[in-house]
Amino acid sequence: MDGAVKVEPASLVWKCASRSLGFATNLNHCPLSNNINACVCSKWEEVSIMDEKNIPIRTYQVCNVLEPNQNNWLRTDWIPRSGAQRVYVEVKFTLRDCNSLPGVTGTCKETFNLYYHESNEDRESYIKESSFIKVDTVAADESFTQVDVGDRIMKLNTEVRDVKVTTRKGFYLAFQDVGACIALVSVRVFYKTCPLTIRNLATFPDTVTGADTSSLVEVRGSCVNQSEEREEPKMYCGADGEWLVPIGGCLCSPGYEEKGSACKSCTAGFYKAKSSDPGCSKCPPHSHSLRDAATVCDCHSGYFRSDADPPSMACTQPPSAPQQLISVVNETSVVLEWTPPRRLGGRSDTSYSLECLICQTAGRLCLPCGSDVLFSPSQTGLKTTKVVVSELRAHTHYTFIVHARNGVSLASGAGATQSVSVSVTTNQAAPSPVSFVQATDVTRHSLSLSWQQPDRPNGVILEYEVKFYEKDQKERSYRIMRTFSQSVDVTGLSPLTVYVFHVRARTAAGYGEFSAPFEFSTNSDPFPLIGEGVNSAFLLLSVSGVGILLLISAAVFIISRRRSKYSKTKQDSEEEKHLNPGVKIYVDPFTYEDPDQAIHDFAKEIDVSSIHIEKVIGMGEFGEVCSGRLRVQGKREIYVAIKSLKAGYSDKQRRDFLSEASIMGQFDHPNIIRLEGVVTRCKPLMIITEYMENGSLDSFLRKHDGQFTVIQLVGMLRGIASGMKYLSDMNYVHRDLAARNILVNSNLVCKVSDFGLSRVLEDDPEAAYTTRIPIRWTAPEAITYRKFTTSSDVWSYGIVMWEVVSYGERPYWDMNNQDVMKAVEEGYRLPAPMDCPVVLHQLMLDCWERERAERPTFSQILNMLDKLIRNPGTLRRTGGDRYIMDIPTGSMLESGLGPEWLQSIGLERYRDTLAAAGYTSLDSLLGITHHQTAHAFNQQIYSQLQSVNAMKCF
Ligand code: ACK
Repeated sequence: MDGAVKVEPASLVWKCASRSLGFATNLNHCPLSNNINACVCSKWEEVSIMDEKNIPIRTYQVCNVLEPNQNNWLRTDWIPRSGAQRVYVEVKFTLRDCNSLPGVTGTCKETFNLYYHESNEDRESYIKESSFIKVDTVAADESFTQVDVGDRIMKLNTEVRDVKVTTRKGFYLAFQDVGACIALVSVRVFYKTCPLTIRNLATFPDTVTGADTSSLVEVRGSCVNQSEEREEPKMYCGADGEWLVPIGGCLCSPGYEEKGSACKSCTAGFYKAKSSDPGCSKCPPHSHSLRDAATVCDCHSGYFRSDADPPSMACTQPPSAPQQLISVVNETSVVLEWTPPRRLGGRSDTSYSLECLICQTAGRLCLPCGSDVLFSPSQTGLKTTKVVVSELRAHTHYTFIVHARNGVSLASGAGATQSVSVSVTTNQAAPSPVSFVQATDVTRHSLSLSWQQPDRPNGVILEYEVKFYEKDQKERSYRIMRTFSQSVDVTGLSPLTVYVFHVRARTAAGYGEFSAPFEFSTNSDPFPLIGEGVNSAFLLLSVSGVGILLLISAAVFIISRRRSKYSKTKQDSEEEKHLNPGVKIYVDPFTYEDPDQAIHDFAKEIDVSSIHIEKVIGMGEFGEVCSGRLRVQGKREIYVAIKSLKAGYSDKQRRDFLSEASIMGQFDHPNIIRLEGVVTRCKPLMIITEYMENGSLDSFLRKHDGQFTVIQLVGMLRGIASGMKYLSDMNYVHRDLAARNILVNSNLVCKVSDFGLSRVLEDDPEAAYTTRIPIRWTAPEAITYRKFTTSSDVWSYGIVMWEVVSYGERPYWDMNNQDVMKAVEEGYRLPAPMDCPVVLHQLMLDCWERERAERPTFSQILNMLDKLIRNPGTLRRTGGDRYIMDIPTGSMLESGLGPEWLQSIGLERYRDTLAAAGYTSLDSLLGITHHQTAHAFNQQIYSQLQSVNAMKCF
């Protein structure tokens, strides 16, 4: 029997049964062993014999082979079942071969029968034969003869039978002899169990097999120590005592791993986080475990793990600060770009967030920006290193702080994010659209229109423009009205007609977008309704119901959203172009061997058939300048200026003429004249640029002498400075910056033009082009030794400032070039023009510093002008407000043209002339000096006043 079989340990008591099993006689106890004590019942006898090893054994024997009809019973004592359901009976016996018995006839048998009887009674003395159930007839595999016995060859048979015993607490076994010659040597009764075992870390107890030979007993296992159930552990105990089909099982708990069939703790330096992990692992980098059974390793000091980090991940650190934050301001948007931190802390989840602060002065006294500022793609959780911040206020200081974070920034405590910051000042921007327009005093032919200032004026509003048309007419014909106030009386309307109105505002930066359409209807009354309070259109709308209002609001909202999206897209694309103004460098077309290649690289060839020339507008250096229209494929016609190269040109002239286009074609800035393209494939050669309705700045200003506010003038100067900053960022030196080379469009936007002279002048100091140098506009070092730099452009810009503020006055009036050079060399500088704000003149003087390194850069000039536009109050103080003036002696002179003062400046003899002309104070005298002196007084007065200015005009 194999090890899985358990032998019933209780002693068996044999009882001899009568044949009929009517009662038991001679009750003898038979031990549970191979030896059966002699116990004679009916014909059964208890006999001691010697086994093959000559050891005496007890047997029960019967051998009545000569008599017919034998029925000899031998019964055991009651055998307790002890939970078994199927018992096995192993019988060892010898059986005499009938043939070896002489004289035995048909009465001899070679089998016996095995019976059982279930019972709760452990001492039944009488059991009917019929109460026994037959288990089997047992035959011998081997029978023996007398000779065998004599030779002491025991042919021992071993037969095993099994029987289901499930109904009572125990049972009796019985052996029926029907005429054989048998010796029962041993009877062993046992049942089978599946022995205690551990499978898949679950313990399965010793389990008694089932009742049937095919039955499986389902057993639930229990997890071994330090383990937990993965899936309910189950196994089946088969009838033969074998475990079958293990299902489910257990896993070692965190901190423990499977060794043999047990769970052992992880040792120091190792950990196991989850029961499902295969085993203990070494602590990941920058972490340790000091004790056994660690479920996680602790981070070394200065290293951290985020809640989301798996225990298998190395401990990490927060990132260092982002690097190289650069900002590019485009009107009221800022593009911020940076490079990732130098140290990412061993992680790949670095993200950035932006803090936006609005500051009183650059970087000082800052408050968080409002929620109206837009961040694209977002303000926090940024994975990219670029953000476009828009909807900022114009002319405002902002500080942007870029924080770098990663998953352990919070865990590291103290909000310790590393950051980098930049302070910027936004530029001018057109005003936002007017959002609310209403009509009152509606009559048959008129109405009063009023509106609110745009939410974001972005500067001082100079004017409003009202566009209106009959609704039926759509925009086929419309009228425009302009006003300085926020209302206008619209007359000349048709009765009972619905009109559509759009309003837009204009600042120094130009016009904003038109408002959404507002519809109002005239009525049939010649007079406005008394006490109407609201306009008829409002009544109309009210009558039509709130629904219409809602519809209009929705339409306005959708339109404004669409528009803002469009303008944003446009803005974005412009930002793209201006992202790195410092990186894109101007390429001198004269470095090309083939000038046509330069043109090909930088200018678009335009088909002459798409140009429609309308009229001649002036004469350029190489020929006529015309205005006309250009039909660009896929776009509507645009107005253009067309410069042509007159016939009979030399190669050099052709090259010089086209060089302007090659230069212009490299620029893309709102304050630089835009090149549309060139015509080089047919004659005359043409350069096509955008059309600037108001022509050159100098003549435009002269035409509108005194008509602009200081803010408007500063707005123009700002545009020019912005264009010049762009050029200087591209390393381009203009060399001929002057108001005549600035063009003005219908929105008063000024653009730098004329890129011809820059190369016409040779760099050779000995070259004979001195006469072509625009002496009055040119810095001394450029005149004397051809040192043309951005700083010499700054000098020229100062002269342009003077031209602008004096409405196109000629610098140094009618002084000749020689005198101008001499005066400048001696330190004389142009005085402040009439009504010139002190700060502006100071800026001019700064541009005219003898030392070019002392002059401001265009970037500084731009900042300065932005500041002035933001604080228009600073522009109010003009030279005329000054009553006290510093002169080199350091004395302070009170105002009033007293004889002493005139004497001190050598003008006492003009006292009467001045008084007669109405100049009785220094104030009034200084006022005239700027504009009229040269005409009103002789050169001496001019020179004297000059000297006063040169002493420093603040
Ligand atoms: O003062 P203006 O009217 O403006 O006269 C000169 C003339 O051509 C010779 O240069 C005018 N001009 C040049 N370029 C343009 C342009 N792009 N748009 C309008 N006028 C222009 C300039």
